[in-house]
Amino acid sequence: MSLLQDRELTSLTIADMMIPSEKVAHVQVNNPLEHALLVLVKSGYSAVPVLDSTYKLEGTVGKTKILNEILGLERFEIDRLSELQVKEVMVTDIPKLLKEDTLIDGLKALINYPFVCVVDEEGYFDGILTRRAILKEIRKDIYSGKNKPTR
Ligand code: 4BW
Repeated sequence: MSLLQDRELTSLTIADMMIPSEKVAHVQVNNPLEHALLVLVKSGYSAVPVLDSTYKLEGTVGKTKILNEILGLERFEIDRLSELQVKEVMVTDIPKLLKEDTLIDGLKALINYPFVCVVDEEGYFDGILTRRAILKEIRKDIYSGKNKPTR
């Protein structure tokens, strides 16, 4: 049984719930779009974090944005996948969380995003908090006895 189960929901921090960086699929700013699309298709994720060569978080990139970028007037211009780099397409205006932030901070951030990146004070990438992870903690709390539903 998870130790987290015994803790008050509101005492949980982002560090308790996040997926650590080593388990997160990511791409680098200088990668060609072709590589990013390959990572997205192979991993099955809609979007992933973008890092620089020192592991600092730069943004996120997703399948829809890439496909829109290479869509010409009548067809996909596939050559553009090798001409463009991730940094030309990524979204940089994204919310970020710190490991010390609370579950409530995470909940607010995840209302508008399927995942939010976690960084340290210097902007180095620590991992991601997903909707799935936070919903699992809320479900555990509901079924822990205090507020157990009758069915
Ligand atoms: O490969 C998958 N394995 C599992 N177990 N579930 C998956 C996988 N791909 C998708 N899912 C499910 C998850 O419930 O579909 C949801 C939406 O996926 P998305 O957004 O649109 O690709 C997943 O919801 P989630 O776990 O709350 O994750 C939210 C978003 O976080 C995903 C993806 O953009 C990102 N993400 C999650 N795990 C990741 C990741 N990005 C990189 N690496 C990871 N390990």
